[in-house]
Amino acid sequence: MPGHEHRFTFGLWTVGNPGRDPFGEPTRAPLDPVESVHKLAELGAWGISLHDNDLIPWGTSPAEAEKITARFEQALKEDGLGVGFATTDLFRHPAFKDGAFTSNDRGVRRAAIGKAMRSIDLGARLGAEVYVFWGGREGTEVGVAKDPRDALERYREAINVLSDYAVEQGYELRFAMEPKPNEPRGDMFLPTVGHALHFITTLDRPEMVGVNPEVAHETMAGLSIHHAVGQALWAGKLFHIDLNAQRVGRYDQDYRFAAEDLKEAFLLVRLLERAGYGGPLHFDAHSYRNENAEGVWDFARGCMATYRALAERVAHFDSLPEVNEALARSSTRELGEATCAGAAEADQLKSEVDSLDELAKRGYFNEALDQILVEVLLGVR
Ligand code: GLT
Ligand code: MN
Ligand code: MN
Repeated sequence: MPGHEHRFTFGLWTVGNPGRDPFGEPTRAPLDPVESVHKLAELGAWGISLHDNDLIPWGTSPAEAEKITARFEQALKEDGLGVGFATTDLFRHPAFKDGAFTSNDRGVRRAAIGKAMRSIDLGARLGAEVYVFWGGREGTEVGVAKDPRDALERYREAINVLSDYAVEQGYELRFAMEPKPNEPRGDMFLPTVGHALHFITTLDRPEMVGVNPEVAHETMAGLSIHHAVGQALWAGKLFHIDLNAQRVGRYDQDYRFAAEDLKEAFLLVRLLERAGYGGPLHFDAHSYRNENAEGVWDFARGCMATYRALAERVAHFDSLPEVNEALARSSTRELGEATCAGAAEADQLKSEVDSLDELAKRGYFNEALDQILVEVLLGVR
């Protein structure tokens, strides 16, 4: 059994994904969350993540909900599994069709905040370390129907109320906003990591809130997940991460980690490893629709095996003397040095403009550097 040096987690909805898509019915039977826990423990995962309704289906009576929760808690305990993140399903119920925290209907917004409060109670009880907010329905197809300034203000209000609530209850939860550009809404609020990072600065308790970037979501927007995670780390806001794979310009594919764009995955793993990111490595992905129940576990094993293999390739890459040399020729480390001592250097800086023609002559040896990376990835170096 693989060790726990990486804290791998899977959402109950990921391994439990029944293979439904907008054109077809499920291809796999529903999975009992307790069975997912046992199987993930056996495969060497560190923990799970969940929505309130992954565990407790909508409409369950309070007495039944208590039974389900106690049974699930017992399974986690037996298997020694942790809870990476908990979250609220604010997208499935038809009442959320116009949004949850940003629905035009004040009644829906109030119910959404209440549902998140109940779900935060559940997350805290299960020992979740992070509470995620993915605004699945927060957006529009009809721009004229919602002033984005009002919507963002309501989004902000909801997160402020919920962070007060968590603190007042004495919960040790940190919040993480998960951006996505579109799907299921035509355009979603907080579409990218950059948007979310700014939004956090407007909150009442900004220190309590970070981001949960997802590979597929930044890629859908045609952006680099490596850069998005880099900015989140630079801002001290990488509270969680959703790993999967995606091709640019497609629907939200949520493929097995690194099933697409191995180079970007390598860069992402290298960044996480170098930064010493110690949070959950959460696979928010699912098995291909043409797999049966058995294939789901091939999928889960694959996610973890690929992360480990990439971490090994990263360590190998950074141990190579030729990489060290190529990085020096590319002046990669020079980017880590301050550029000047400040405006006091103005005269000197102005005089250095005259060196531009000379500076233009150098190369940055990026071809050679990148080729080494490709050869390391291919296993020929
Ligand atoms: C949903 C979405 C994910 C979010 C989850 C949290 S659920 O499957 O596609 O990216 O992380 O609500
Ligand atoms: Mn996600
Ligand atoms: Mn996704």
